[in-house]
Amino acid sequence: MSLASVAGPSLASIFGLGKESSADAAALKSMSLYPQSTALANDPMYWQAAAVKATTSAGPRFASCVAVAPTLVIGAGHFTPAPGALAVLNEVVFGANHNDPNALRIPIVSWERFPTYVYGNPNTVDLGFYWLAEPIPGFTEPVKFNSTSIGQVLTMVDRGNFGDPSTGEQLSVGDAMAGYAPRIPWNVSTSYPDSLYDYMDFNGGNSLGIALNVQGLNFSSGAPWYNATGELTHLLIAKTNGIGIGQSVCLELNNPVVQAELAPRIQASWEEFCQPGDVNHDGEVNGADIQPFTDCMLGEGNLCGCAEMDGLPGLTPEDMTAFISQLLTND
Ligand SMILES: [Ca+2]
Ligand SMILES: [Ca+2]
Repeated sequence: MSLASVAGPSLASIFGLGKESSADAAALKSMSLYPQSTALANDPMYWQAAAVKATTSAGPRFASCVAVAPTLVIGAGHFTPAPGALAVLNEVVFGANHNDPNALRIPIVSWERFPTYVYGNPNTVDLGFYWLAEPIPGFTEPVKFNSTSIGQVLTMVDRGNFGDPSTGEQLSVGDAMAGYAPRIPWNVSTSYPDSLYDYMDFNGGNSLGIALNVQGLNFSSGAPWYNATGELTHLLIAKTNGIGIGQSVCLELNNPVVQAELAPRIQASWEEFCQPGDVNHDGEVNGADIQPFTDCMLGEGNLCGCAEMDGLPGLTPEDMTAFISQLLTND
């Protein structure tokens, strides 16, 4: 199955992918109103941010999440049902409003917690993996992760929010929200392994005097944080007012401990649906795959599983021969 074979609306048509982003750090700092925050949340730069629906004994709930590979979405581990729990994760919804009947929805087929049930346990990490039934249409570029410096202003995009009258946001709409906050080192508690976490100060009570424009978000757990160039930096794991007043604990996604869990799952997702030779993951085997294939042969490529052509592990001259043969056949 290739990415191109998936029916339904493409993310490009929904989000206008390819359009130049208007977001930059200066714009984030000047943003203070709800319409501005929703406009920011809908910036194509943040298209991977989504909402995850769970059915619990209390009914359906939505939380934020973010796609990191064609069939892999991550969210807050504490929103992820424990093994044997009655709660079920149903689907991931893309777009500005998770109640929109026309929104792109992809069923969830399985989920995991890393490493086990999480929130409140000092020995665990609050991270959930949600596996999708089919690839997200238009997901052809690997997500980039990056680390940030203390004090750097980052953007959170919240797709799971259900409304806050104090900001003018409608209740129960499930529309997108975004905000910004500076990264602060997490060192005020012994309940978490410090090296994995930061917190973001939403109240302006930090040394930078920068306040978040949106307040009182609920079900923001799992919301991704981005730097000014759209690289993923953190995952929100405690809702806005969950820890202290207006502070949120956030997991560092680029931390080696987290990346050690993420990387093999991301690799597996890219390889699950690719056709041999489609090394740039655009659904076709053609000349555009030559450079990434060559990079993989030289040991310099990313996500090289689709360069495997001969069914034998490892990239060898036999893979090269089969790749060239495939190219000639397709031409
Ligand atoms: Ca290709
Ligand atoms: Ca091989």
